[in-house]
Amino acid sequence: MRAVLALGSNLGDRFDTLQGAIDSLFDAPGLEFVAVSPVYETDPFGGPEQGPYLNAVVIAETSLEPRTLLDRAQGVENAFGRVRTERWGPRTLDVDLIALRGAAGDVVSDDPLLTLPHPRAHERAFVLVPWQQADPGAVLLGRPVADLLAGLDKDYVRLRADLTLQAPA
Ligand code: A4P
Ligand code: MG
Repeated sequence: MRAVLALGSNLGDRFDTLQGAIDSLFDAPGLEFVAVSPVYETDPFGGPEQGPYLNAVVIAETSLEPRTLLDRAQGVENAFGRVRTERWGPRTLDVDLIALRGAAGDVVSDDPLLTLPHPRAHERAFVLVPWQQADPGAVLLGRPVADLLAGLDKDYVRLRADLTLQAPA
């Protein structure tokens, strides 16, 4: 399966957190690194007043069950001091599972514990812009990500050309 993971941080040393998250995610069997996007500085979308985010997308091959992959993602969030207070509130690290794609297409699930594809990904330029950079042929439920992006405001998603994430150590 091909997994698309979105990373976001708007507290603490945001770039170090994103790089640390990538290193940790791949620090156990079952997940193989494929690609990482550039880093984008993005204005917060929804939620309370909060600082700007750094966002990026990582692509991986995985043999893990979807729930095991979510557990891995949440374990990494916790390792980086994620405290859950309010929904959409500021966070040191958010790791969302955007899509899981196998030979039969995208895994679809409406389980609230793991909804796939991520129910808000299609309307979020802070996810779709980096995803398309990491995988120019990206498709979400049969729709090219480039097409989804055509209808969205992208002005709040700014490339940080001075920051480059590395493949996991
Ligand atoms: N969950 C269900 N499906 C998934 C999935 N596909 N991936 C469940 C990850 N988690 C999923 O998530 C709440 C619960 O969602 C989890 O327990 C999991 O079982 P959370 O990470 O604890 O809380 P959250 O992230 O605050 O909530 P939510 O609804 O996931 O928020 P979003 O939609 O991820 O939005 N603006 C900018 N510019 N950049 C950002 O990165 N992020 C958010 C968070 C809001 N605004 C932002 C950004
Ligand atoms: Mg989340």
